[in-house]
Amino acid sequence: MKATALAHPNLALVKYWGKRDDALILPHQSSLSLTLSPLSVRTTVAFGEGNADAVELNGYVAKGSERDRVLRVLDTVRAEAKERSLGPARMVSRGDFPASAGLASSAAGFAALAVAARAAAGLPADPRASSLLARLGSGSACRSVQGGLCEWMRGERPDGSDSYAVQRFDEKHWPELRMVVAIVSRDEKEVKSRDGMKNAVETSPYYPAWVKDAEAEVVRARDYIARKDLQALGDMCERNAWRMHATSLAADPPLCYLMPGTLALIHSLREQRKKGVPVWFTLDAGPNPCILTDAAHEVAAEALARACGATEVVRCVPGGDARLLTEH
Ligand code: 2P0
Repeated sequence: MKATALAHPNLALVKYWGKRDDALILPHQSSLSLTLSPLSVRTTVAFGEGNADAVELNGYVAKGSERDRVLRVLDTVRAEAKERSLGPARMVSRGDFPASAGLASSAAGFAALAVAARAAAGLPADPRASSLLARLGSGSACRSVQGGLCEWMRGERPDGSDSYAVQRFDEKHWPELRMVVAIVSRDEKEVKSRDGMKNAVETSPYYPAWVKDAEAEVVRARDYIARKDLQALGDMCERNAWRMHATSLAADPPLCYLMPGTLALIHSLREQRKKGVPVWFTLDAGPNPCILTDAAHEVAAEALARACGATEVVRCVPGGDARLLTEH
């Protein structure tokens, strides 16, 4: 009735930006991401403890929508294990990386929650079921159930049963791949991803073009990764990030996540590429660029980030699957 799971965050090379169904968290387009080690979140779920559900995130009692999102996942598991009454749940989740790392811990947290909750409920290990479950907490979490490079297929069915992530390449396929996270600003972002993408869907004239383009890029990305073509993948990674941000820059009200430090580093990477250094950026819904490179250039990438004012840098390698740590 109790289980602990560990999951890594992921960073999209082809981004998810916009839902076709807000309640079920169904995306307009497919996306593709790299699972990032060594960063991780550990989540423990115990059913049948206490008198009411208890949710603790990073040492705090979760409230409001944060708590609701966790309970939605737990309720789904309780419904699936319907032949037995599981009772109230106690969930404790803790990330080993600070919020200042600039990477959302929610993807890793919900992936670990899905794997732990299914195990605690006595349900069999099933990456597809865990990915579907994690998606209900946060869309990008469905891509953190497995390691390496995972693709969240948008799916076609209105009930969302075919909208989950599959592993296209495991973490051993391209072990030299690196993602260097550069923290250039720690300011709290003004608009959360969930609201930013909704605004883009509803008001950006570029939105239909974004959807069509991103879907096609996923297919190309698979090919570049299969061939380990860093130049092609890097170029695609940058244009996909630019196109996601362009979609939101054209929304009403316009949304700009870029800060001066973001642009300084982006331009610096471009200059370096002219000298033959393989470094490309990607950028989520915030100001902190992540640098795609290889093992031979990760130290140079970190130095570039620091020269452009990054106060903290985290060098990541391809991470593995979310996994159970203990069976109780
Ligand atoms: C991604 N992002 O593909 C994109 C790129 C941010 C920019 O997924 O509303 O926390 O919980 O499904 O997954 C961040 O949004 O949003 C995100 P919800 P989520 O990684």
